[in-house]
Amino acid sequence: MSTPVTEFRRNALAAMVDRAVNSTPVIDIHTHLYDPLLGGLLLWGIDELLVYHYLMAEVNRRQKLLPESFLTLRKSRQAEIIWNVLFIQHSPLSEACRGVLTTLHRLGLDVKRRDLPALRDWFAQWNAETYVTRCMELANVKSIYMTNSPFDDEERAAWQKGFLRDERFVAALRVDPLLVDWPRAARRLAEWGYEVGEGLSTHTLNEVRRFLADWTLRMEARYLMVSLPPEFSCDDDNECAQLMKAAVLPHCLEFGQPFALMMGVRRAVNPQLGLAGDGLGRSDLGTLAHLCAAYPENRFLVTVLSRENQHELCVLARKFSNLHPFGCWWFNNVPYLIDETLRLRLELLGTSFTAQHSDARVLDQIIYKWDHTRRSLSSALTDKYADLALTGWEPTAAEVERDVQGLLGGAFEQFCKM
Ligand code: FIX
Ligand code: ZN
Repeated sequence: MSTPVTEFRRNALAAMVDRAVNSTPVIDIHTHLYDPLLGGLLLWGIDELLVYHYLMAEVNRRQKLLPESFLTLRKSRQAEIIWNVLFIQHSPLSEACRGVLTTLHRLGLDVKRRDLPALRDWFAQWNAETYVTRCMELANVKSIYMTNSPFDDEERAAWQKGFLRDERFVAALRVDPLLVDWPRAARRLAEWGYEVGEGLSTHTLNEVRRFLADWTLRMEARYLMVSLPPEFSCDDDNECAQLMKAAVLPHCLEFGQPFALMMGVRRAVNPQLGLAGDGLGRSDLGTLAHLCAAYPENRFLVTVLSRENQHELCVLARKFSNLHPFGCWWFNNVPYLIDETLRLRLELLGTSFTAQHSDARVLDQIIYKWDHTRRSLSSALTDKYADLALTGWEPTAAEVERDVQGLLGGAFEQFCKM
């Protein structure tokens, strides 16, 4: 047996890893945040933090109001109820509650006073533009990928009108409605002047490609993305699979875009809860293996929602260099599973994946999402380098920095260029 790493050496290693993890700026490759000038869609501030759909789901377990009546209340009233129920009447132990407190604490606010009006007063002094810079500095995030949907009326109008782009915000073209509800998408595309019929004729598929090209260029979208239900399959050549194979994948090849698949979301498990009502299911990753093998020139960025799919995803990524696993998505974005997933990926893939994306819907959330992920990443990497040190392999500071940089966005950028 090799001699254990002494406590002194382990502490030095931990300090070196912490330094690299905390000082490396992140590329946040999937969020629901918006360029501040994109039609006022960017959400931020204490009330938005409190009404985040993760907390809506939690308050729904505790309070008597039916979900529909809760959702008709003013946002400020919803925020007050959530604050009282989840923070005052019970301890805020869940990850989503803790996230609000980490955010406030890192902003320099005194959470122990439990004073919502005082918190609101503090936020009232900011405007979106200066606050973006403050949050990005605190979270040490250098760029933010948005989720941009031409099917969202408000967003579509803002893009069509045009606005001065903030170069820290990068576009990603989201096409869920196109792939998961073709009949409805076809009607919309027809309204917007694309010559599409309900059947997937060659002309219709070419028009879908024209639509994708127009929006890719308008947004300067770096990748295309979709979230898929657990049942998604290519086997029976359903409309979704046909559109993917005959329009989306050729489009991605033509424009040099990776295709991001977010697999395993079961929408509207409890429709009364709105966004908070979605759940998950285990996906058949055989479908993903088929796509990676049959379309070797395409690149697939993939995250899975079911914990049970994480191991299989890592094994598949060992087989296909055109597959890049990313992030600990949504219900996986809790320290317990981030820790497990990071360790699993490091042990099976080295550093050839993207450790995390924030999925933030409210700007301020990048502060806690990255703070909490950085803690897990430091601890997992310290353990892994300590394992190496047992063999006499001493990682240098430059090597650790290189590795961390890869995990926090560098590997993603390289994959996009491949
Ligand atoms: O589909 C997605 O991009 C999901 O991340 C969202 O729909 C989800 O509501 C979310 O915010 C998860 O973090
Ligand atoms: Zn998302």
